[in-house]
Amino acid sequence: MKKLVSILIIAVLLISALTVTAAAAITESGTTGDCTWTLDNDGTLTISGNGATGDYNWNDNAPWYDMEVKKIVIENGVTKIGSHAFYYCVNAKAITISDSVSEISDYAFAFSDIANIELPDSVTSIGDHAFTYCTNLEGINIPDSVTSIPEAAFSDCSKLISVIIPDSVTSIGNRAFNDCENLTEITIQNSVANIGATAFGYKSNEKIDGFTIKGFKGSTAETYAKDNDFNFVDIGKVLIGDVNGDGNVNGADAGLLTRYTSGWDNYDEKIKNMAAADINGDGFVNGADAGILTRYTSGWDKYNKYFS
Ligand SMILES: [Ca+2]
Ligand SMILES: [Ca+2]
Repeated sequence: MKKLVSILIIAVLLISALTVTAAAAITESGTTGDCTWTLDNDGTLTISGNGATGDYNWNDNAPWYDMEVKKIVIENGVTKIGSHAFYYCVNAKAITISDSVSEISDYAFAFSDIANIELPDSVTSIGDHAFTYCTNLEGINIPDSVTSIPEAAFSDCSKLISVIIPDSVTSIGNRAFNDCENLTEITIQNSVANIGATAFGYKSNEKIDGFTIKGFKGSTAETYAKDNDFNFVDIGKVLIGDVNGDGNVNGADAGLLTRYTSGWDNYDEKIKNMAAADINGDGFVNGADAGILTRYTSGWDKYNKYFS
């Protein structure tokens, strides 16, 4: 019995020792602006406190600049992410930002490797170049508390494939999404009154092939599309037959609709505008619509009446 108790005690001691080893230990710490920071041996950088983190620059880097930061946690109470705070954070893959943060300063995340960033609704201000060269960034939301997307804010985010600009945004700065080579279309609301030079649609000053701007007739977005000779899709009205949403009705749409109505769901291109697919206006999208669209795009005049 005594032996069994001893074994149990040893087992318990071993387990607690292992638990202690497994828990992350703080390896570095310090202050940054109004806040404090810690880095643990799992690579988690935690910023706590009330107010702004420090502002840094190329010559005066953040204290964690050279450290193995794998994950960033901005705790509740932090209101501002200072300039260059996570500049060149190339090992950090994940970040959580608490909804006390209202300001993201210039170059805050420039050249970092974070793949996805969820900005809280509390963010009202994004700085110049804040996310420039985030070459792993696949997704980011722009909260509808943001009114301006400044110069080069998302330039050279080469993996970014889509972005939704909320209707709170009134201004998009020069080069805001320049060199985002995988961003092939963008939807711009009527709220946007200013669009800067090469704000989107360009890669190394060359136009991105087939770049499409969706917006409203008479808007700044339409002017930008015309000035730069990009496709423009008027989202204010439905262009019957343009099921792929590229602004034209042609054989590509007919093929897409035929595949869809035949039930072939194993193809890459999906219908983008279902309202454009009910060609005969009977409230159903089916083979009859695909048939009309196919014949119309083959040049059969008798079907023109559906497309006027
Ligand atoms: Ca089309
Ligand atoms: Ca129909």
